[in-house]
Amino acid sequence: MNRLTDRCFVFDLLVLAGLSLFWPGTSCAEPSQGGIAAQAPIPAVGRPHQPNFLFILTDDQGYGDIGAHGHPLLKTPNYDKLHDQSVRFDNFCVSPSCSPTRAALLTGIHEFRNGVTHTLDPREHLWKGATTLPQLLERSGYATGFIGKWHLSDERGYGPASRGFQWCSTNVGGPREHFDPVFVRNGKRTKEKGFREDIFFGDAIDFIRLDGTKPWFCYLATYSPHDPLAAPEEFIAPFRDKGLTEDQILYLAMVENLDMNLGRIMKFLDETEDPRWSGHKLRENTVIILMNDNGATWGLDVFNAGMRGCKCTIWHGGSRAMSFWSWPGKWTPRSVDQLTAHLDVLPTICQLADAPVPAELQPQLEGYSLLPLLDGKGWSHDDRRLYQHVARWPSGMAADHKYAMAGVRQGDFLLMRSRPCDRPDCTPEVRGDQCATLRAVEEGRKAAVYTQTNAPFHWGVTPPGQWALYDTRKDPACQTDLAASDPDRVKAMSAAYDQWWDEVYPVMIERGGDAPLTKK
Ligand SMILES: [Ca+2]
Ligand SMILES: [Zn+2]
Repeated sequence: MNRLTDRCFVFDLLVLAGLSLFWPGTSCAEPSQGGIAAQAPIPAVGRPHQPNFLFILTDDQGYGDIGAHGHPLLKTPNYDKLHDQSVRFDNFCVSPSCSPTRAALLTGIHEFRNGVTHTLDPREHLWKGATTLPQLLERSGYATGFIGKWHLSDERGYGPASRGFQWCSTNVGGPREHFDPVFVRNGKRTKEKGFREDIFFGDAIDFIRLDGTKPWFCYLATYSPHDPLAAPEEFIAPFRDKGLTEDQILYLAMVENLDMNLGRIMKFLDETEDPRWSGHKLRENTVIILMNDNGATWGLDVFNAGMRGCKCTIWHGGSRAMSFWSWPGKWTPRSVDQLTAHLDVLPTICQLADAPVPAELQPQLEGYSLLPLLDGKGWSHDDRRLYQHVARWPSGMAADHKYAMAGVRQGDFLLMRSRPCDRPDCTPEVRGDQCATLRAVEEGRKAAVYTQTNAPFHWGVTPPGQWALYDTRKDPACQTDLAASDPDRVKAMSAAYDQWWDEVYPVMIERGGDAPLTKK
């Protein structure tokens, strides 16, 4: 990285222009007070060197669930527009479920090293020792805002206000409160009118408007289109009479509502003057990043972009996500094929923001800055390996699930096992739902979560005691197991997995990844 050089160069420019590098700061001591005081804008000299970031993470939307990815029913002109304006990481992996993805995104460290192996309390608690992306940005002068779904525990000391976000907004009822929700903004409760996601996007705009002096990082994590499924009627009507199930209708309606809201916030950025850059619009110095947080869910049987697998599976479609990065005038829109991941988000944003990563943190980061790829250059990480695991085992049974629903990615290859564990007491009663589903599918069941008839495909089981190997680019449906024909690759990747497990296991245990689940 040449961050130091860039920083010195910018500093020189500012000194020459008679300006201070140091903006008036905001205390992070009591972030729940939401105290981002408005300041008089600093006169702009050229493009401010720290861009703004609008980071949008949708919940439970599949990679295929936009028009630009070939969906046969969805009309998503705003997703498609952003797709066309973006560098698109098209071989981008997240975790197969929600909280683990969020833990890795916010820390640049694998979810297992954050102790986040489930979506349930307390295995969704982000490790207290973690340094988060908003903390690093805040130290470098950013206003940090969190809007929407957190899912890394709301317990005292774990919520967004304790993890580096100065301005926070969410709704009390979580995913179950779609209309007229009760919101909490910076500790204050209000009863709102309307659809929850519409209010979230409005809050994001309010946060962006709040302070004209600082660069900002707006983390907007929607609840849509996660279940329970509901949407305003105007979004539902177009999907009636198309032979869809009620779940599918509502799910697709939620995605189209998100599309409307995406258009709303893009229009706001396109049309609003940048208070830090006279004569320019906010959009010109704002990086928009859009991602989904795990594989497909309620739209699975409608369209999955040709992939095998859904949320909570280790198949290709379980963790491949869209990852759009747009900065007008800076990056040339195109598709990038290198294997990239949630782990790369923190190092990339920190580099773009000129936010130093402390020396003691650097060796812990597992991802790489995507900047060379955004800039259209190659990088030196084409041989990287990513380790994946569905996790979600019953607490106390981590060791028995080493080879259950686990995988390694390298380039286009996915080495994986989709197997139930060998413990007869791993049952739904103790939250062993994943293994129970695979056992049922192995015995011939056709229906499973998210699919009416296609469980043998999306929840398929690999042969006992063996790894399966797929080339996900040539074979996104994972139909041709290459393990027998490419034993050297299997040997190398499986040995890497064993080594990774041995290293990560004690850390994961120590940080709460196998802790007993609470009853709530
Ligand atoms: Ca999710
Ligand atoms: Zn099991």
